[in-house]
Amino acid sequence: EGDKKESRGALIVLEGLDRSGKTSQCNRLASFLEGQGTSAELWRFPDRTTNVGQMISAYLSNTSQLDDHTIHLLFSANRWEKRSLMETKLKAGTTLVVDRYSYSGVAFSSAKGLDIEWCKAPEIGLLAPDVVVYLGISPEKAAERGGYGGERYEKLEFQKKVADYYKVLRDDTWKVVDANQSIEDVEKQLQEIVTDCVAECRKGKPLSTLWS
Ligand code: NYM
Repeated sequence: EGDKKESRGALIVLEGLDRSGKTSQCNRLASFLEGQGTSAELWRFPDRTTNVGQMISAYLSNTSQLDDHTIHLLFSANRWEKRSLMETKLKAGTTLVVDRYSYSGVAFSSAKGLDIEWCKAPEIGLLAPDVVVYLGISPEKAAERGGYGGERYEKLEFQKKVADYYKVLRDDTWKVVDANQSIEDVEKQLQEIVTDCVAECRKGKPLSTLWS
């Protein structure tokens, strides 16, 4: 009987403050996995390619103004519109390396003063990551790296608040990697974490949903 289930891919999320090095590490990680013969795709939120994503992008670049609750729900909707594709890919055996997810959603909106439980509610039912790697860097160090663009939220005082909310959100699925290290050292640690995680998912670790 063809009852043997295909092994699934892993849902890997990278989180961290702006300028923590997430995007370069996501790129490196996806290439590493491909090099190992693991089917992998690089994803990011916000996904600015959709209609909702374009509204988010206009908001972030200050081209449009939106109420704090409204933009929060748009960020969430942007994840919901990708949920079924995400599940299909994972079940087909593709590992997803995702640059930001629900934790960004809750940390950034809570930092504005919205109630954290209210912020978490629309994320309930999205796929839970198999691992969240938090690239830890102090807000001051991140700011020194420069390259804060002109986007909303890219200000030291605000990033400090975001860092506090990330701490509140930290759970068992999180691994914290010190992002003050060299790019290569961070990369190596990420590779170890992710290799274990991909193996567990292959062995049949079930997919779950937020917040678990
Ligand atoms: N951001 C990102 C949120 O406020 N809520 C979310 O749900 C997500 C995914 O958008 N400063 C914020 C964090 C970033 C900004 O992200 C754009 P990026 O990674 O710079 O494109």
